Amino acid sequence: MGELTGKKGVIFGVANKRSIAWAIAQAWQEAGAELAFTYQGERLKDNVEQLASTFGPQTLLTECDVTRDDHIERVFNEVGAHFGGRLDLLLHSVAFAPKAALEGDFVSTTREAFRVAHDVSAYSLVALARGAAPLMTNGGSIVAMSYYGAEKVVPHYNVMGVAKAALEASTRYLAYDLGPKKIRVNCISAGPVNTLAARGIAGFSDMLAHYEAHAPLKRNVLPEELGRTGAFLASDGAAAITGQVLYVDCGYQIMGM
Ligand code: 0WE
Repeated sequence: MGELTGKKGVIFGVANKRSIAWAIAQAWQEAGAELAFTYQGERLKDNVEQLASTFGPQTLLTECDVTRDDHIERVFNEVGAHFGGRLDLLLHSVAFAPKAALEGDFVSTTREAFRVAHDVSAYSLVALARGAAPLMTNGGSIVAMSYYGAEKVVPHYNVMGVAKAALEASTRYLAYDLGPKKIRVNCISAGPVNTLAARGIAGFSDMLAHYEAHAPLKRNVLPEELGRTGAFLASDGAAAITGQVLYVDCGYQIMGM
């Protein structure tokens, strides 16, 4: 029996088969969890539908634009109805900043780009945690994805780094608020992975080579390794871990030079 047998989970952030959200969903499912999926908009619906259906024909799939309170309210009503009023696991693997904000200087970040990046990438965790908490009546585990640019300057990561810092701080405040309900909230800070979100980012393959050269393990992290860490954080093995940022980056973060 898997360590997540009987657990019910909802996944936010699958775009395609390369998504980190998909790697963690697969690991949660392999450990025995029953999952529901959301997709961001019509553009991604077919992709996510195909992936979700591999988990069985009655897998719940529903649209969620995380900037819309009405979507979030509807999603948790649907998830609650689907899983008999309970929920154990939530994955937040959602981020967006306007492309221009990831290209120029940080000092040029517009008010609107800053607002959008924080709304989609950080506030959404607070809203989703608030939606999920009433269903997590036996406690729960909420996992969000972060990146090193939250704590150190990574050129061009810009406003996303500031938004990830807000996400990590939100993780701590949520862990404090929800701890008495036995709901844990943690971040996985992943090394770079070649996903749809990374595609088109200038110099991304140079960044993968840089990690390979400088990380203690001399390689990049694999999506299935992020999946296994996600399964650990969701499991009883992590029952006393909350409010943390866990680096899953082949050791890159420990280096000073
Ligand atoms: O968090 C991310 C990327 C998230 C992301 C990606 C895009 C690309 C398309 C957010 N918004 C957008 N907006 C778009 O229009 N990562 C950790 C991957 C990433 O992105 C970078 C990186 C790394 C690493 C951007 C610049 C520098 C490094």
